[in-house]
Amino acid sequence: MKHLKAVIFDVDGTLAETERDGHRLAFNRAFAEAGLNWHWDETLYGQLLAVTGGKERIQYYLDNFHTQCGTTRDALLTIAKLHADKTRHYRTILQQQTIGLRPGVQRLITELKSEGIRLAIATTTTPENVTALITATLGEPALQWFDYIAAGDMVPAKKPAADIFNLCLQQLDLVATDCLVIEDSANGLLAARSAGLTTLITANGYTLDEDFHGAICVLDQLGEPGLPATVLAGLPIKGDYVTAQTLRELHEQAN
Ligand code: XBP
Ligand code: MG
Repeated sequence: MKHLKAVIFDVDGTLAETERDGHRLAFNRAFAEAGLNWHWDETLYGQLLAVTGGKERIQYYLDNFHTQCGTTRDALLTIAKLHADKTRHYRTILQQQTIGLRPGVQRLITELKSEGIRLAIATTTTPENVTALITATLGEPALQWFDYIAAGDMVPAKKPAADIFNLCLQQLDLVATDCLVIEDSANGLLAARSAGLTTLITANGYTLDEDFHGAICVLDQLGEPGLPATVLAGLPIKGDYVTAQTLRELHEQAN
């Protein structure tokens, strides 16, 4: 029987609801600052989330929606500049501490750490955004709790490609069957499954209707005492919320 050695967390949508009131606002602030009359409303942003990575998302928008924007200034701007500005705005939003961790995240991370289960991160977002989110929510020392943070352009292909998870496994010196992933999106699930990883989903408003076929368990959240998680698909969990023991049991059943 394989023991659970590490839990690999996705960031956006999993650790925190960062997309609607974080990344989206930061993109819009960067567009406005650049004099562009582009605005990504909540619905449009939901569609654009199908494209992972902020630079890739802007490129996709230019390729597919540009004719509706009514701007002629795009030629003067590079995507890299827009994205760097967006990252600056995003970090400012996080520093204002308006975005907290999702229910159960801090409790579960603390519990895993105290039980000697290693922690790692595999995310599409930019490394400095991960640092900013962890610092704003758990405090700067918590950065040391994660044995490895795989992020953004460290790999050539972003999720749904397996690259970011393969990099993470390589750096942890573990194999896929040693680990369990917590994700929120179909793209994240595809990436993790392509790397051979057992995956638990905590869905959110943007991802609730996505195809989570292949996940060991799909929940609406990790849950907390007094705030029960609901199982949406896959294997049931014992109790009202996800604990280290829940993850051990799911991992054992998958491996
Ligand atoms: C989610 C994403 C990211 C962010 C934007 O990443 O797709 O692209 O929306 O981040 P994950 P950047 O769920 O894997 O954490 O603008 O920094 O790319
Ligand atoms: Mg995500």
